[in-house]
Amino acid sequence: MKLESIGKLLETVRKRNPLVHNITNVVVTNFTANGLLALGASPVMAYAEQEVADMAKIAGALVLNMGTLNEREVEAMLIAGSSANRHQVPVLFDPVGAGATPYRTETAQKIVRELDVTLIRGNAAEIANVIGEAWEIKGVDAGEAGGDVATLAKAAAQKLKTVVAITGKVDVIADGSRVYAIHNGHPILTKVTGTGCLLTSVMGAFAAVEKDTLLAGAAALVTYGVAAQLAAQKTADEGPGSFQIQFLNALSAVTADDVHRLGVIEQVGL
Ligand code: ATP
Ligand code: TZP
Ligand code: MG
Ligand code: MG
Repeated sequence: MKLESIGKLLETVRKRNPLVHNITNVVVTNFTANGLLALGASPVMAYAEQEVADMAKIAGALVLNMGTLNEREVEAMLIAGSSANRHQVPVLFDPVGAGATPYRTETAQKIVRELDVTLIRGNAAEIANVIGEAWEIKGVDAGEAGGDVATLAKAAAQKLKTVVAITGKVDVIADGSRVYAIHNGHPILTKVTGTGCLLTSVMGAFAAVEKDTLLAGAAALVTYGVAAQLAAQKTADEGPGSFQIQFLNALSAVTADDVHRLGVIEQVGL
């Protein structure tokens, strides 16, 4: 996978300004909308059972995030997801906190069972729990337990027949056969809530303009990590508040040239 293709895809996102329909959590809604706008996509949040099928149908991508799930929202996700599936709109899923409570784990497993999900992104513990493997998790943050994340991503991709991204210090993304590792980002991302959730929505913006989901997902991971590095260069010393604002600026300013200069992606042989 070439950094040139990734840079081109970033330019395509900006040119096409895809509509991304998010059913997301109450913590990150505003940050997600602003992050998508900064990147060059067009966000919409719509949750009512009466409208989600219609909204998903006209979107470039649908992003389902179960961060603050409840019964009505889960029902809305299933309605929106099945409409997206019927209309060939990619569905991205962020199983926030899967493994933290039985309700979260069961809901995540129900979503991947009932919908044709195009890409799933989470931390290692969340992805492990979606496929029924116990992996320590504390609230919505990853636990400390070890494990080979590249192997986990590939196993989950094979089991769920979809593309799976596991993020952390190193990000990995896999389909049934290929696995890539991305060495971008900055630790200060872990000090701003919603940086994982926004990333899944950014992956939605890339998936809206690129049918090769592995390429779209990898492009989003590299672009996002590079933007974080640019923002951290300017503000990391000041702390997470300044970084959060500068990160939005960086999502808007990051160029194909930055991606080419700073992006680090390698294929993992498994
Ligand atoms: P968690 O709940 O485990 O924090 P999350 O859903 O917030 O998960 P992250 O894994 O934190 O998602 O990923 C969000 C972004 O932060 C990704 O771009 C990832 O590469 C980056 N990231 C996370 N941890 C680090 C780190 N230690 N160093 C560099 N980048 C990181
Ligand atoms: N609680 C429920 S959802 C949420 C919190 C703190 C946000 C999680 O966001 P992220 O992107 O996984 O850090
Ligand atoms: Mg995080
Ligand atoms: Mg998360």
